[in-house]
Amino acid sequence: MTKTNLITGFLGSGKTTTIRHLLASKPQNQRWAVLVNEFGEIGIDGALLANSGAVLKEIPGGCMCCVNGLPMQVGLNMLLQQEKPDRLLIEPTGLGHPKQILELLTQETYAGWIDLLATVCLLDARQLSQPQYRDNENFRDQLAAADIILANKMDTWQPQDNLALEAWQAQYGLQRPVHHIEQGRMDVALLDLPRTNHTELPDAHHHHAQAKTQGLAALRLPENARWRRALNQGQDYTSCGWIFDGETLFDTVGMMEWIRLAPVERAKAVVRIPEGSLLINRQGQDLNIETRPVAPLDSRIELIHSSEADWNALQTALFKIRLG
Ligand SMILES: Nc1nc2c(ncn2[C@@H]2O[C@H](COP(=O)(O)OP(=O)(O)O)[C@@H](O)[C@H]2O)c(=O)[nH]1
Ligand SMILES: [Mg+2]
Repeated sequence: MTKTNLITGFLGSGKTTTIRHLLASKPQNQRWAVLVNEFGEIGIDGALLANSGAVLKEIPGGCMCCVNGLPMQVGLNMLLQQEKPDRLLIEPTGLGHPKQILELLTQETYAGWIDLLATVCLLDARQLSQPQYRDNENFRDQLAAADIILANKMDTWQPQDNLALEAWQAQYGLQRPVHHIEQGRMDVALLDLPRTNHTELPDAHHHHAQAKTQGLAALRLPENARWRRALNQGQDYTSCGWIFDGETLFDTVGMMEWIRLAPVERAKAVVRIPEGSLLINRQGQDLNIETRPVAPLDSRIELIHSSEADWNALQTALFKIRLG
């Protein structure tokens, strides 16, 4: 059986960062798999997690319990049966439905394959004082479904964030351990803790999107197309993503500025630059930039915002930072 953990948390709370940390500290002799499910159509976390020593599957385009239905289930079963991983880490989208995902993983199809252990929820304590997050149904359900809460991004907390976390714990979090961490540096041993929290969650307002046929694969560029754009909408959020072919090059500084200044809450990119790859990950003002000497197969950019943004104006500016 594959030991399996859900790694939940709201948009940009640090799920992928945590998974990267876990993969870096996994026992060498073990085989791990990661299933990453993104709100955006484009699929970028896969690129952020590439070459980190695990089998990787991506489900882009919305919450995994809504988007994919049967193809997702067949794909997950194949992953378990063919790869026989010792451990599977599942990152649902920050706008995912933990109740339905847990129901999906505990159904008969996976009995004998999945040993579902502790659900870990990442929390950015700064968001407890912001009603747009604190009152968001997905944000609340994820915390309610957690067995372990990781209050991440400690380095960014102000004294009031600590107080908000303490107040929240006193009101809701008492039965669950809350660990304070930075950069997703959780103790790997926590993954072996059992699932103990069986809180009855309300049925979330989730609207099953139309079934997609792509199964467990990130979106690709149609043959001979140089670029395409894909929009997604749901749970009051909107995303816009672009894929450019492997030939397209971007100006490094121009791309960093475009991402930094884009008037959206969440931005991610893995793009080709003259020096190789540029990886940018931004949540609010939290910005992480990396370069790698190897060029990516294509360039991918994804923006997420809680209301409509002027995607066309952003696209015009994006096209101007293409080189040649
Ligand atoms: N300042 C700070 N930023 C962090 C920390 N952990 C993650 N981040 C940043 O927060 C952003 C979102 O992280 P990510 O792991 O992609 O979030 P996800 O959407 O939950 O997968 C990235 O820019 C990360 O570099 C932390 O402990 N402190
Ligand atoms: Mg992520």
